Amino acid sequence: MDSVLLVFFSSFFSSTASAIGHFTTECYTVNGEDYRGRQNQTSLHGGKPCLFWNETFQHPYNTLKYPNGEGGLGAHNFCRNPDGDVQPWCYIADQEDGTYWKFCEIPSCQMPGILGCFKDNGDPPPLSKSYQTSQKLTVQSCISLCRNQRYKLAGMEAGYACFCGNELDYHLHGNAPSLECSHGCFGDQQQPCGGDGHVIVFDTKVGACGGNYTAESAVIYSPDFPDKYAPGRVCYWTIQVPGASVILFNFTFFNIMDQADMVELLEGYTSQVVARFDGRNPPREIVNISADFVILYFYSDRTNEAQGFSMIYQAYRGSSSRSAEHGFISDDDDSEEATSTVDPRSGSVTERSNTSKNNKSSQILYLITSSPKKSDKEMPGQWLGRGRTAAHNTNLPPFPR
Ligand SMILES: [Ca+2]
Repeated sequence: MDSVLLVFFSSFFSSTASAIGHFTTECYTVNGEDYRGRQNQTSLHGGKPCLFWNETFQHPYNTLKYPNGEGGLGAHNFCRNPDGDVQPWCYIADQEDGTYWKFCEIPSCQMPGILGCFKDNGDPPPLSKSYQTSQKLTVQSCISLCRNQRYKLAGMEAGYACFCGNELDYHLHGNAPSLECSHGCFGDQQQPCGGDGHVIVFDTKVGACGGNYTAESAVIYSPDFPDKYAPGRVCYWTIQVPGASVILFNFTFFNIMDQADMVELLEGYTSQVVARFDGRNPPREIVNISADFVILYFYSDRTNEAQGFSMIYQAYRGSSSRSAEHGFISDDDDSEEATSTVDPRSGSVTERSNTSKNNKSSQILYLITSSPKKSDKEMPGQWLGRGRTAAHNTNLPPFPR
């Protein structure tokens, strides 16, 4: 996804933040590589000011080396993650102890699905039902382990330990700043797997292959996220919100490798394909479907995997005119401006007519009717939690960039 699209989507969601209300996150990837927010210091409380990326020529990451906005770099000093580290960072001028960069503690940058970073005092552990260690631990390998045992929560600690459980006692285990949970996973150093005495907790719905959603708003991740999706995946999710008149779909992150892999949105009752996306045809606008039942479908062939997608949906009740007051639905006259990035409120939403109805669609219909219920219950609210991170400043040892 190019940066223009990211800016467009982030501006859309920031401008409509009041309408969405509870959705304030600015990061949909686990390491904040998609962060395009405007925090320009390492912490909002006592942090160090960031250097401008067009003035950091003594360091590897600057606008001379990345002149086209790669990684979100530009003539600004906002925190970014251009190298796929575990979270956004920036260069700083004050080089005490030889430190010339720092991670940014960004309260609004927490991937939906991360429930927080918590202290682990050991007795009892925050998640006590199941425990394993692995030298190849990744976020999704732990989540999958817990999901396969039907636990709702998965926690990673110290890069190699995985805990499963259903309830986290927030009173016993205080929230910790996300920086305390930013140790790289042993199996993928670019994913955060907790820290020493700190466990990072995920909803096990993240990266599941399918599920049933009934909440008014949620984020759905591609199978195996944040790892690459596996080959040969066939997944479908049902989004059924009783009383909804329209559901909006915004792909906040999209990385599909080839044209064989694809994502489709189908009208739930008729299985009519409303939108179809692949590597050459990524989503460029928010998809608006007038229904209370929609199916999200994902397919990957046997070669060329990629990281997949994150998709936020928002359902609205009542007439569309009322919804339009919230800036989500444009009049038909505005639909011609659908590709405009000038004003997200005008014409950012286009209702698509059904496109190709192919063989895979009829296959979907069969899948749906043959397995009516598959996933467990919703955990409303947990997806939508604000970043619980507090402002904090740590002295993590720097490594060469
Ligand atoms: Ca593929």
